[in-house]
Amino acid sequence: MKTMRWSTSAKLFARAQKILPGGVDSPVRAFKAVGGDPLFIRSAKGARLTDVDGNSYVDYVMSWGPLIHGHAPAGLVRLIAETAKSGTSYGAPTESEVLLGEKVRSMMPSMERVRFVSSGTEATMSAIRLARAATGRDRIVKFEGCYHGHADPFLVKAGSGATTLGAPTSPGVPRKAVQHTLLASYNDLASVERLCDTNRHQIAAVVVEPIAGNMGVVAPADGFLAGLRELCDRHGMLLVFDEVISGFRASRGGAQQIWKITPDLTCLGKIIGGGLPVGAYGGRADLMEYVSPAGPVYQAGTLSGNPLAMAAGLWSISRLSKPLYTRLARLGRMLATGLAEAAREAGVPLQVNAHGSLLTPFFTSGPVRDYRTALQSDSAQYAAFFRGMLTRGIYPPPSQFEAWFLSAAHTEADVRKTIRAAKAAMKEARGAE
Ligand code: HOZ
Repeated sequence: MKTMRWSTSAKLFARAQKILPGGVDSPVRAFKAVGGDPLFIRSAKGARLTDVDGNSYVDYVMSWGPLIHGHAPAGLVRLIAETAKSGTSYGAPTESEVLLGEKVRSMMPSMERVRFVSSGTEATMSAIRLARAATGRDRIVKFEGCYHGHADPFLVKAGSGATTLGAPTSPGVPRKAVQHTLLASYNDLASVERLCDTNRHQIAAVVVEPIAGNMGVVAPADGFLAGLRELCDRHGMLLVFDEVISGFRASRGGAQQIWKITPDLTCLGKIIGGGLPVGAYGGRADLMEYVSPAGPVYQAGTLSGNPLAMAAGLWSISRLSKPLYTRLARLGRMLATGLAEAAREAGVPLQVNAHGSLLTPFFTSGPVRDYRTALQSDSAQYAAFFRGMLTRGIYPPPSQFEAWFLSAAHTEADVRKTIRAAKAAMKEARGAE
């Protein structure tokens, strides 16, 4: 094992902390949950990251999901450079928005109309504004441990970075901003039914990650999504799928295609921008007609439908194919099995939740099916494991509660190397108890 030096990253982090809060622009990146200084990245290609000290890693963060084709695919890089020659932003309509919108609808038919925005956070906050306007109701149901970006109404028992850093409900969110947010338990239809009974005719929407990816990966239990659809129909609520992670990653048509559920509205991000900043919300045409300027629900953005992001998104989703998903699922199974075996050999309790190219190894002995069971995980042991992986040239997410992402650029050799590293890192993690 090569000894890694991280002195340049450490120096940059010291400087960064004097200008950026916590030294970063998004909290989980600071490595607070796993210890040590964050790595500053110099470049990336395929499945590999290279840090500013020249160390190279097999990357399982992959920009938190968008890079299903790997880092910097040559065709995409050429396209972005070519597109930029014609200008990088106009604040006026372009053909590329129409093309990407039509492509999204052809792959995800519930998206009868689409509005492009610049992030998943914008998509979800706009979708609930629309749901409230369309139903004339204020309350929304969200699930504990699901993360829908950082807009105020969603920052209650939020997953992802909020959970990672131990503040799932953020200060600075006025009580009034979350007074209409009702919390249910993921994979527990009865908890939603109870809310429906006690809030009759007051709930605008049920918002859910159809495959939870922000408390770690948790797939929906049999009947859970269909049950939500049925409850929404029965109670006049809209069903909003947050497919920012699962969209175009779980399958070409997202989780909604796999489970054959038609949500009223869907939020997208990540893959539809091919690694450039993008988000989108869309769904039933009659609902989307409420959105300004077709209707009265206001929402706008200077960089919305940005031509570089549209071109990258179109490139990215046009290259999704059945063989790609089959290959990713095979690599996902190989990695999940290898991590489980490494844990067994080391005598470390581990549950690996995997779905296609997404997975999370939870350091716990019981099955993880919701936020409560995810929180049973031993985060300290994950942190020790993470550090052991890093020193062996593997870059997993710096949090127990995030998803690992595979890409077309990962190879079986990468996965084998990862499993070898995991075998050693698990033993160290056990020793760190
Ligand atoms: N917690 C975010 C992903 N679910 C991290 C985003 C980032 O740091 O880029």
